[in-house]
Amino acid sequence: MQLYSFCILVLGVPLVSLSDPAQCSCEDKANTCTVIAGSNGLPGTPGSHGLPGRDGKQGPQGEQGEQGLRGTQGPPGKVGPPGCKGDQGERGQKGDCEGRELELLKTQISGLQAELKALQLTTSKTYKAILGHIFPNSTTAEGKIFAINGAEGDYETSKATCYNLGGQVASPRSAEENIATLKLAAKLGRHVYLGMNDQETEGIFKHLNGDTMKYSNWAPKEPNGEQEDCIEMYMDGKWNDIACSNVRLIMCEF
Ligand SMILES: [Ca+2]
Ligand SMILES: [Ca+2]
Repeated sequence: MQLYSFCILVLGVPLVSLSDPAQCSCEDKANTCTVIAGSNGLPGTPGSHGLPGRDGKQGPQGEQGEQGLRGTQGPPGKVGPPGCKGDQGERGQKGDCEGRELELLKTQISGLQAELKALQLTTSKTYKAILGHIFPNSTTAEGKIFAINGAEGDYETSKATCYNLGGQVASPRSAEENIATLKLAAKLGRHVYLGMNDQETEGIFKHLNGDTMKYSNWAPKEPNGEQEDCIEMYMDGKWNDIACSNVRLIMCEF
């Protein structure tokens, strides 16, 4: 009925003509008006389209569609905070590692000892060769080398001479060493100084390294000198204490 009134206002046609409902057809669905005839009997001009109608009621919800394909994996997320420190595990059993290291050390030490021994042998041979050049007259006894070169001096000179060569004044500690000393001195037929003395305590003879003298081969009634603190060897191998200022053949031991 409202749409019918709207037709009257828009077209401006006589009320009589419009009063005939047969000549104006209005359809709710199309929302349009169609003029059939004018006042002069001729067909009128077509009317313009009316405004669009209101939206209809919302239809029922459709069925759920099929699940789509799985998308690609996204980038990794940020690093999370560190976790809590775990409990200490039980102590494991002792392995063979320590044993192997010990064996390795033993092998290395054994190798070093062999090298040292070879080096000492080489050094000893070299040293003896040099010594033989310095002291043409030498002999060995119980691992020692006794040597003379004919030089003489007082006790202090004898000590310094032998010390500078890496040895010391001959100091027999056994009968064998005493015999070796005697034989060497006999080549030059001169008395030699021995290394022992009682300079520190009268009557108590000691070796140069401080050892108390245990072996001795004193001549009868010797030692007999409070002012005689050094020792010479006679040509029979016996010993006599003498003043250290005396000059005697220098014999060194190495
Ligand atoms: Ca003395
Ligand atoms: Ca004496």
